[in-house]
Amino acid sequence: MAETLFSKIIRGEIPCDKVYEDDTSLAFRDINPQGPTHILVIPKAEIEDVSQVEEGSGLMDHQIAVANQIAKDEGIAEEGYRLVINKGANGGQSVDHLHVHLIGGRQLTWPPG
Ligand code: DGP
Repeated sequence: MAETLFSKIIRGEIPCDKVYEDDTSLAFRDINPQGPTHILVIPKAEIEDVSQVEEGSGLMDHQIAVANQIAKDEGIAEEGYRLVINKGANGGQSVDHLHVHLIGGRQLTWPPG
């Protein structure tokens, strides 16, 4: 896959408001927040989108576990939050590096636009 700006964020070449990091994942605040809390959880590995995730790899388990822990740390877990993964053009994906949106801190509506 072609490198995206998220690779530069992972390498620290583009600054971000980091909230979590481990060997395989990074989480940082979205530049265009859709709620009081809007954080992106990304794998450090260059994976283009959710369709590229290998079953049994444990990658999504970890991404979701990280998002759940951040929701607790941000104090939004009790009231609820939303995890979103956009895939491709119709899915609204604008950065071709797999990422989970963690959005919360307000009442979210459904269905999405
Ligand atoms: P998506 O549309 O699902 O591909 O989400 C990409 C998100 O990435 C979008 O909500 C805005 C965010 N974003 C794009 N560029 C940057 C950046 O340079 N820094 C940060 N923190 N977020 C970015």
